[in-house]
Amino acid sequence: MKRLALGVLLSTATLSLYAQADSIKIEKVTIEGEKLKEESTYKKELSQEEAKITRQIDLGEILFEFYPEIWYMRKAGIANDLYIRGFSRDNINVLIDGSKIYGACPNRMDPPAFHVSSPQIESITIKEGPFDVENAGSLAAVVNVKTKNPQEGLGGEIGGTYGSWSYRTGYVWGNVGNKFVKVLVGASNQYSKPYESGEGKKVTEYAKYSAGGKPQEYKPQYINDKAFNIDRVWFKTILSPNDNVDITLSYAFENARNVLYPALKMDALYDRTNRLNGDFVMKDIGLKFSIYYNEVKHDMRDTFRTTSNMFPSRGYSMKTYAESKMFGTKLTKDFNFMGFDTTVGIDTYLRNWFADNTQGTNNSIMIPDVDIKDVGLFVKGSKNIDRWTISGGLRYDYNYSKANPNLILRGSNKILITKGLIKNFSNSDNYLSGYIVGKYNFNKKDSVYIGVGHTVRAPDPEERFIALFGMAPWYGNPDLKPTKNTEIDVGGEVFPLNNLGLKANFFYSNLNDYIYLYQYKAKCLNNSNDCTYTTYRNIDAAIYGFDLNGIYAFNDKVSAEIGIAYQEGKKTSKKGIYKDSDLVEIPPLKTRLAVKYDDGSLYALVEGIYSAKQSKVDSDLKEQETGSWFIVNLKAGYTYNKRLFVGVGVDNVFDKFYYNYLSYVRDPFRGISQNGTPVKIPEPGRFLYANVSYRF
Ligand SMILES: [Cu+2]
Repeated sequence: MKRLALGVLLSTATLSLYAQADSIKIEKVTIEGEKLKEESTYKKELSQEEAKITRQIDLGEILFEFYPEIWYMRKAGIANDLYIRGFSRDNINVLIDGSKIYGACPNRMDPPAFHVSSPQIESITIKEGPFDVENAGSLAAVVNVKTKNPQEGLGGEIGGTYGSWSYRTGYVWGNVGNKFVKVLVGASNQYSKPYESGEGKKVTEYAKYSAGGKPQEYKPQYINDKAFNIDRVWFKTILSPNDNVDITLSYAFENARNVLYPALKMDALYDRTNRLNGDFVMKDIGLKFSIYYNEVKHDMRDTFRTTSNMFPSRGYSMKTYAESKMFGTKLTKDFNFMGFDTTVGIDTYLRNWFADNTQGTNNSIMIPDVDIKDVGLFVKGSKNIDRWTISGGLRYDYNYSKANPNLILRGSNKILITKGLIKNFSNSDNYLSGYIVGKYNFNKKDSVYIGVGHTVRAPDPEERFIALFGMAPWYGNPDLKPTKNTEIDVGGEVFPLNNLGLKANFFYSNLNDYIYLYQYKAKCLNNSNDCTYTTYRNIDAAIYGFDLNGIYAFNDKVSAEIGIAYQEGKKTSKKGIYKDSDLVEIPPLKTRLAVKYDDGSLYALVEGIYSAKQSKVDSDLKEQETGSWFIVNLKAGYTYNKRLFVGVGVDNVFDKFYYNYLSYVRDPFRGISQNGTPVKIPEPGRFLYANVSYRF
């Protein structure tokens, strides 16, 4: 056992050594004020992950690999949308340096996590459950992505990845600073051709669908052209006029071009993001003020598809131009109140979303310049009492949303108002959120916890105000109520042996007024044919499940990791309009088993990821069953002199042909074949890649 204890210490050293070359630290936290650092290394390894050797395509794929309860929805070779414990979209809060950011695309081509890339990231903190009051609308989880801070001295890193199907990334960042001023500047490019599935077909070849009564697909010259090409630059400075004050200013720009979305009927010609953040901290009085602004401009068209042949002169038949803007402030003050480490704050944001849609000769405003204003007041605190750590929080929000009716009245959308489908153009909500978590520490390592929380999130601009008239009308429901999640979480971490650690969480989420898609057939508004309408309804639902993670050390170099997660989702009230009680997009059982070798400079890993079949699907939304699959990934890396890192990896070693359970999209812009089957996008086949980075 002595030797093992030593091994534990050695692997701590390894972790920090790896942290010196490019890597991302990922941590899952359960409770505020939890101090993990000085405790057992297994505990650290159970809670923290080091994303070092991965293809680093996007956050969705990186987090999917480490956490069995995290998934992604695939529509393209990149820009996967995160799913956590069966929750997605606005039900989870994805923040970049504490700032909210939203994609512009009404079809979620650019989910929030798309707007930051691996070389920019220092760490990712994931908090599952309704235990966040600092940020508006963290209904089921909050993911905070922290970007790298500039350090004192001179340094930087240059690196890149090369992989199958011309996947290549290159990046460089440099840092200069003293006690008073520190500056970090970076740039990167990420490029790929379309990947191939396990059956050897290009992902673009699966886009076979029907439009205008004819079969449609990619034009032959785009089957193996670019799949994405993304340039990014970023800048951050920290000014410290004295020991007590830090002023942080950062700016990032991202230009994604030619991003192909074979699951949908359009591709993004460009998606441009500007992000600005400012933080002002006065350490002695625990005061922090943050201000941020970000905007995304998104242009998607069917230029690369055969449908565009109908309008050869302008080069597209369908187009959406969309803009999302976000402005926010947060003021917080830390103090001690009756022994509680307490924080109070005011959190505000203004979100604006606009989208203009052209289909054939029809032009209409799809998202009618919707403004959402939110003001939130919160207080949270935590305290250690004997063996207990108690933490709690409370938040009040006022939320006001409004659309511009004149924009809906323009063009063909007018009929949605004149026929009475859209009646209101604004709504306001007031609500309270809060939680309490108690953790009992048996000793420094073993603990159990129980938490109860209630959170609320307001309907997003699309759910309340989208307006799109056509063959398949899609319209918002301004009367939607905010979704309320009342959840109980129970879990713990135990170390029954010195070299064995286990961590488990169970949750039951009771959802009132869960916002859900509603599709129905009725007479079209402008003729006597049948149309399929898509809108939103509030239902009551429940999502529950568990995840389990374990680590076992064979000796000081070799260890095994296991992860299992399972969730179920049910409509608890079908409101007389739904037939199936299964909720849509609930993940099947997923497990991961990995064996790792790590001696401080040489690192190797074999991992298997298994997904069970998903047959609990929502037939109300025509969700399809997905078969089970099992893939194996291999990784190896070598760190030389703490500066040079070389890694190689093979994902999906056996070139399996398989689909993620989220490979269909509930989206109205999804391609549907002439016999009614939706386009599904398989996962990549065998993917070889190599990473090199050098820290200077
Ligand atoms: Cu789009």
